Amino acid sequence: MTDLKALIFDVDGTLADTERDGHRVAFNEAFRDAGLSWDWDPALYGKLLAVTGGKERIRFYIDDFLKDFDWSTVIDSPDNEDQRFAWIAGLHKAKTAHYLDLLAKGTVPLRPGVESLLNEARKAGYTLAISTTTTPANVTSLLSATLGKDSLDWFDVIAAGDIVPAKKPAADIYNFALEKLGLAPEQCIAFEDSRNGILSSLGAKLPTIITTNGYTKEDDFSGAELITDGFGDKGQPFNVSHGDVDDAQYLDLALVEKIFAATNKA
Ligand code: XBP
Ligand code: MG
Repeated sequence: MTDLKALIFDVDGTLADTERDGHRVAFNEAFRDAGLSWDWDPALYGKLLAVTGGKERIRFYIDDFLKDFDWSTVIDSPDNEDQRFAWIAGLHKAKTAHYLDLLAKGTVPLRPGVESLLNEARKAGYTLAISTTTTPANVTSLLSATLGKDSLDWFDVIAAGDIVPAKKPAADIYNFALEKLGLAPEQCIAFEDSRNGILSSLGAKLPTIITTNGYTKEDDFSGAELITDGFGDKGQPFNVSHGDVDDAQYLDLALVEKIFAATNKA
């Protein structure tokens, strides 16, 4: 039986509901600044979440949703891939600036139960880490805005963004975090919210707990140890769609340890 050493968290959709009222709004603000008439409404954005990473998502939108987009309206050499990439990168940089503003204003809170689980895990001496496709500054700003600047030190590894060549659903970002932690997957447990997220964590052989949100509640989470509709908290019980929680009402450390122990027995 292996001991649990580390809890590894996804950010977007897991630690906080960042997508609809955070990232989506910031994308739209960047589009408006650039003089584009694009508007990603909440339903369209749900479809665009099929692709992780903001730059990749913009490219997916152009290629799959705007089939006759005229690149010559935004770059000099419309067929030049480097110019296309650079233009998207510029647009995405503006999006990140808007997103950081939204976070600084406190627009995006942590999901109920997240802070208490992090605190419990720290007190018990577990290692904490982050594994996400989002831009590193987005993670540090979310943590600072919600838990205070000191919280950045709570995490031994913050693995984020373009640090690996392939984003989720590839396993690269979890493998990167495990390597930095110096731990094997069977010593850790991952927390995810989406199909792309669990494909990534399972690809790295990590037992995975899923807390769904509005955008991901219908996703296929085959292979998850536990599926709930949130972490839950005292007075805000979660709903469980897969896994044995006895009479637990929310995801506290005791339940995480129990779920982990069950994976080791199997
Ligand atoms: C999160 C994402 C991110 C954000 C945007 O996926 O897909 O791309 O939507 O972040 P996951 P950037 O939760 O599976 O890690 O715009 O900074 O790329
Ligand atoms: Mg996520």
